[in-house]
Amino acid sequence: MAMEETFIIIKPEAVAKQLVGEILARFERKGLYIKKLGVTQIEEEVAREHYAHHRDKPFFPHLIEAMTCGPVILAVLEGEDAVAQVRNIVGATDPAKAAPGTIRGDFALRLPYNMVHAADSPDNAQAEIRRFFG
Ligand code: FUP
Repeated sequence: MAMEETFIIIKPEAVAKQLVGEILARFERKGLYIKKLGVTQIEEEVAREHYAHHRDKPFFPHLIEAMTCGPVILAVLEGEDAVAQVRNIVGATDPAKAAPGTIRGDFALRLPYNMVHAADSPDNAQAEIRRFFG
């Protein structure tokens, strides 16, 4: 398996709960490398573009508010099979269903507050890295 990059966002609720170090540590302990790291507050327009595939869902306004209400951490992580490895560590989308031991299973209770975004394919990871890091 070749080295691969993925992209994550540590969401505002995780920054507010001071879980940034804990979350980054889980990826590092697994063996992934932090290649880029940044703090920003996401503009509404960028959040709408990032979640465009959910544009028509009833939860969309709540999701956009949750992503833009405070600072976030942006990171590029690198390692073997990084996209799949990171999504395993992050856990299922709905924190109520995410397994204990995953980030969402351990630290989140209900949608849309699931602590971390992680790209779901290498192509989407590269598109998101361009969107957020330029
Ligand atoms: P994921 O790839 O696990 O982030 O899952 P999705 O792309 O399906 O969902 C993106 C975000 O939409 C989630 F992080 C939270 C939000 N969401 C809801 O609020 N309600 C839902 O029913 C599904 C997703």
